[in-house]
Amino acid sequence: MKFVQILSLVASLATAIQVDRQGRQTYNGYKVFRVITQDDSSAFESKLESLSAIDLTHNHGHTGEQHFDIAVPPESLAAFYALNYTADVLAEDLAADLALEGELEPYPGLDKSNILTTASDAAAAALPDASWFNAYHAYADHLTFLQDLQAAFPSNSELITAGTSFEGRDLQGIHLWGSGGKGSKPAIYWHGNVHAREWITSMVVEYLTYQLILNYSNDTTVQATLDNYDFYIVPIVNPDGFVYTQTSSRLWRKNRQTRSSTSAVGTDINRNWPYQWDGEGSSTSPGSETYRGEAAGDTPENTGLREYAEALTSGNGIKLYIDWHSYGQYILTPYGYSCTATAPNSSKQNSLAANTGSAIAKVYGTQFTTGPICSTLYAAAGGSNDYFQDVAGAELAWAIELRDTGRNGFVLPANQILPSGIEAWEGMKYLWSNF
Ligand code: 0X9
Ligand code: ZN
Repeated sequence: MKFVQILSLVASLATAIQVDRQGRQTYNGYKVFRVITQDDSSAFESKLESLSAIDLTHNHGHTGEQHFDIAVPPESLAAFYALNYTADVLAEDLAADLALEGELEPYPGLDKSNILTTASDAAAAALPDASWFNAYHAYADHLTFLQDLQAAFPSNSELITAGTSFEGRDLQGIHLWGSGGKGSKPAIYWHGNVHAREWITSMVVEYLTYQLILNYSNDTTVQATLDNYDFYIVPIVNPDGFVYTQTSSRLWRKNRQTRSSTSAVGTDINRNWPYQWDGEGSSTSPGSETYRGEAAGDTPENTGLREYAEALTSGNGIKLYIDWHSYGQYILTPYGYSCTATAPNSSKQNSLAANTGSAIAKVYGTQFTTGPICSTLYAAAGGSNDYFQDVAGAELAWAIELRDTGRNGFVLPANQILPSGIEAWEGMKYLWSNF
């Protein structure tokens, strides 16, 4: 009996996840591959579980070779090689790439020399120091940053809460408005970091918010946009998952919801929207990265975000919704649930997306692929875009996948935060001048 116990202890140690002194998974010995699956992606998908590989992203679109990006733990490398797939190595050593991402830096505080001079803002505090965008940060610091951003623009903004997470955190955001006053115009609504590991998204969403505030009084496009639209911006809509990526597993994607029916944790909030919910590209299996939940809209995060959207729809309507993701460099338009359904204004959305991509490319040459989600990337039912397009009535309902195309993937070095923000800002200004 004792012998059996010891044997099973040894077996569980062999596959145990390695953690550092802070209890964070090290990913020592993991390699990241881009597996070329030709037209056989779903057959490959079924093999992921036996490899205990992490499903990072894939492309099943019709525009090029189908591929799957996976992170393979050291103990599964031999089994992976034995499958004999053609694969490129994206990262020889995932742990080394994680080290290059940089440490979480503390909140730098305010830039005392940077107080907005708009007449109505006599009470304005200084803006946060722009060195914020030189590093990634802990969740608590993101909340401080947002509070300070609001205090710098007190007459034209307020903090908002778009619901509560499974673990009880507020879905904290900021509402900005212009000369028409609070809540007087159609909405531009942004979600960042719905997928916990996509850290670049909250940084870029914060960069865009910062630029909106900084340039309101000195850039005519920015002023006209903020005077004509109310912005509702939630940089981190999946706070529990985000915190988990910082304390435990950097590559976690879903929320942290537990369910009595399974020991698996987490539902993909972007497969849980209650519209075309039980379709292709979402999983019924609780362990999957794209687990859709037991019922449409049964994540607390989705409930809050949905109710917030409903209020905007019944207010002045939604002009533009963007769900910010990474990685892959795509500007995606509806729909995710079907490759044949087209939105009534799809040609407008697709040409705006293409031209926004060109505006982004003008800055540093970063190429974004544009087009409908399903035909460009893959089928993904229960995603936010389809809900915003058909249920919330948004005129434009996009998902933007930020840098890069796979070399660093979710673990984008901190020195790419600023360029990612700068090019996205040019894209947004193009869009606002032309939509
Ligand atoms: O699969 C997703 O949710 C997104 N890609 S990611 O690699 N960041 O996970 C694409 C979202 C597309 N939008 C919808 N399906 N609505
Ligand atoms: Zn994502």
